[in-house]
Amino acid sequence: MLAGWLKAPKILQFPSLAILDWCPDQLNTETLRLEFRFILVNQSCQPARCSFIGPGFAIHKTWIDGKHLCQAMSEPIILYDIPSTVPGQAWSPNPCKTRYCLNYKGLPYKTVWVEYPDIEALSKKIGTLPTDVKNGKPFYSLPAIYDPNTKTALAESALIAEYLDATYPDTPKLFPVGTHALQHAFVAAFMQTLSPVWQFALPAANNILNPPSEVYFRRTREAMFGKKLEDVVPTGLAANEEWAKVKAAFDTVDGWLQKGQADGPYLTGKEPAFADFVVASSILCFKKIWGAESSQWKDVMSWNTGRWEALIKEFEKYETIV
Ligand SMILES: N[C@@H](CCC(=O)N[C@@H](CS)C(=O)NCC(=O)O)C(=O)O
Repeated sequence: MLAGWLKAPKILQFPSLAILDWCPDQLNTETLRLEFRFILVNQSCQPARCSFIGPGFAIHKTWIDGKHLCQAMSEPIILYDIPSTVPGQAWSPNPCKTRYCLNYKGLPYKTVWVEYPDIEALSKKIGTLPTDVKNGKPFYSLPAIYDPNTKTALAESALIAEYLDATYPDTPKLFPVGTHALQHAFVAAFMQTLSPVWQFALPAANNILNPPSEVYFRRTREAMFGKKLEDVVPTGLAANEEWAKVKAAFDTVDGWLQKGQADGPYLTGKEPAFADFVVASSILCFKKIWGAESSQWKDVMSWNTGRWEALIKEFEKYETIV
């Protein structure tokens, strides 16, 4: 036993996790050898990191303060994400939803980076299903996860969120009871409403990709738009007109969210839900691809009384890339 470490007094074994009969109040984010799923402290779940030493669990003694419930999961979930040249590599809006979800739930995970042209082969290898059909062909996409604790491979951010809720029921809910239909409809409406933004965002996204993904992204997106990526971003008068549509889209979403302000701040109440992470993922992606100093990002920050910047600031604690 290393100095400063205490052995857990009691561990209850469950199929994929262990529950200690005590846990620390004082959270510490030192890098340790086993990551605990979460700690239930006075009914609120919080991520925690503990250490696995030999045959029993152990925890640093400075963390031990009271008798609470602590749960551990034996192996981290693998999150497959698309890399880029931005700091930390993460930029892609869909995998970002799952990262927010995993961090929010305090589930240990590990990111594996997959370039665009390798997504299909990876999906077939781990056994995830296509998430769509495009041009008559199965479309494989990220995020995908592989959970070694249940031997489950899954793609599609909403399906993953629902899987995590069902598999780890004691972690904070992404789909609180009664909100499935609302959240699915909100996400569909949000994506549809935001469609004017992609002509500004996709060409910029291409600039931050690594070479293999850049070639793939250019080919597939140019086929989608029917023109060179450089010609996709509107210029001159059209630029102002199209950018005004982007602002109008944000105004629309802001209007929806304002209606629930009294019960909020989040879509389904006081705690964030999956749909809030969907909104934040897009906003965060725009910031990363345009850059914090870009005129586009400065505009977005200035809209709707700073709602969008405040949202991603609030969720910074769930942005950690592991
Ligand atoms: N509805 C899916 C969308 C996933 C998606 O389109 N992901 C993009 C990355 S952001 C992707 O993997 N695209 C693969 C491709 O373009 O070939 C989800 O939410 O997971």
